[in-house]
Amino acid sequence: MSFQSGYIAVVGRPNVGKSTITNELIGQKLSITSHRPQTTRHRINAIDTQKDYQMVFIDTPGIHIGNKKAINSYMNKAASSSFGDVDMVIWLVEALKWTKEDARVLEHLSKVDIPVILCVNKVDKLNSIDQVLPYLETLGEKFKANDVFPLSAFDRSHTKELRKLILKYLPIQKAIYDEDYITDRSQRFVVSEFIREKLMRNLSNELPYDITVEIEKFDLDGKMYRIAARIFVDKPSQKSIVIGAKGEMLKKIGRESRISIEGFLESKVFLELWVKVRQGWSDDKRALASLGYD
Ligand SMILES: Nc1nc2c(ncn2[C@@H]2O[C@H](COP(=O)(O)OP(=O)(O)OP(=O)(O)O)[C@@H](O)[C@H]2O)c(=O)[nH]1
Ligand SMILES: [Mg+2]
Repeated sequence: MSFQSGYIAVVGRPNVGKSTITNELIGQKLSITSHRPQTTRHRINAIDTQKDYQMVFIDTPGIHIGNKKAINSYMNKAASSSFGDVDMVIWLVEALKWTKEDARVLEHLSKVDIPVILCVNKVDKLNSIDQVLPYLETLGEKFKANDVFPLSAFDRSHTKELRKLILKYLPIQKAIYDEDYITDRSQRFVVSEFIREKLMRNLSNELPYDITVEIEKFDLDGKMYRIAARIFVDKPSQKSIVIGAKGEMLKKIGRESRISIEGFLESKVFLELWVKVRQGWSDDKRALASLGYD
């Protein structure tokens, strides 16, 4: 059997489970996830290298409509540009749900001529798997996917089956990345994302959408990483919410971030967080570029 490798774009509207399934497929937490739509903002390659194959999953921001800030156009571009240069696509929808944003993803997919596996995610939320059958039928009328696979991202037997399906389409060629790579992104990037994940998960309302994170210090000191990060908010009032009464919120975010960063770096971490106001950053192209959105 010859070695197979290739790029697999993971696409879909926000909140369908793209980052969750990407992590499950590579067997490691790399991409950030939360219950909120528009969690992922940047493309990230997640690489799984095995004896016979290398799968390079490209987790993308959810394609969305409605919000019109510069950051939204950055996110949509980051997602739609991934359709062009890949060997195949995993398109995620959520069982029994179909929105205008799913239709937008469909428009993009209609323009490309590569294999598409349509995954109908979150079937664990259904009372019975039979409930999904009429939904699959209407999906089939909308789009002719190479395969349609109802699944739950959390079910290991499902992700195992999905890997087998991917191998049906993955080109025969040598590995794209050295076998010890798990991502194309830097450790600093992943660490800043892990902090943003805790902000997304802990803060309510619209606040997380006005936040970004920048790493200021990333030093290895003996066996310990000393990391300092700045959390940018949009308005002064948001700064006190992120810090919380007696600093409790920032402490909680710091604690949770440190634990997940330690898991990723497999080392002890000393983490310092600072909150700073940078008004209008999410709708300012120059500010976005300087904050890594380019
Ligand atoms: N019940 C259930 N929940 C799931 C499943 N897959 C993902 N989720 C949940 O759905 C929510 C969104 O998951 P994400 O992986 O962040 O979704 P995403 O598509 O990457 O979202 P964006 O980055 O915002 O585009 C999280 O709360 C996940 O835990 C699943 O199979 N079943
Ligand atoms: Mg995501």
